[in-house]
Amino acid sequence: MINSLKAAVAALALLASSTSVLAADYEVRMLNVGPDEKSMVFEPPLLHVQRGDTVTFVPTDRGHNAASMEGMIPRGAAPWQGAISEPVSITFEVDGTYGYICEPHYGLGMVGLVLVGDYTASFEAAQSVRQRGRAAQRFRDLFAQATAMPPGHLIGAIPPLPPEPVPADTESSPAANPAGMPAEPHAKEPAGEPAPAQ
Ligand SMILES: [Cu+2]
Repeated sequence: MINSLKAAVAALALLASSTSVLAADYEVRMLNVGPDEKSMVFEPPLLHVQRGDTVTFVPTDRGHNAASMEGMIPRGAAPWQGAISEPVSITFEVDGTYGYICEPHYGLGMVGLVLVGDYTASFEAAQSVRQRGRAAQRFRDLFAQATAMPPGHLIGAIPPLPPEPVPADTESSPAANPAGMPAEPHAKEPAGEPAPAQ
């Protein structure tokens, strides 16, 4: 299990290091109702891609657009503004954190994040942009999700956080050493007496 996980991570790392050859394409759907029953969503709302990858925002439902949010893209990156009910493809050439919105539904919280490559340099700047309406809570959730990104995660959609915080060690409870017995000292090899020089 651990070994196959390691192999998968190694394969992903290899993939990531060769993106100049193999740029990937991603789709983010614009939906009136998301898989989790939330209304007005980008799906997936949180993506981690490599520099050179392309994300296409697809108008699965009509009446939406995708536009970068002012102050939420890294320095040197080009802002974008898709037309309503039209697909728009963005190739991300600058590492960083990109916040984007659906302009008609920003106040209803229709927002998303794309993290590109080593996105950390502009993460806090994007996170500190003041938000209004339901966009504030949705962005808070997305930044929290990004911060808690599972170890080994390199590219693709970032899974949502579990709905309820789960106590860290429900499984590794007492049992092993209930009575606080002193741990058995390491059995020591009988150290051979230093042989007296002959
Ligand atoms: Cu919308």
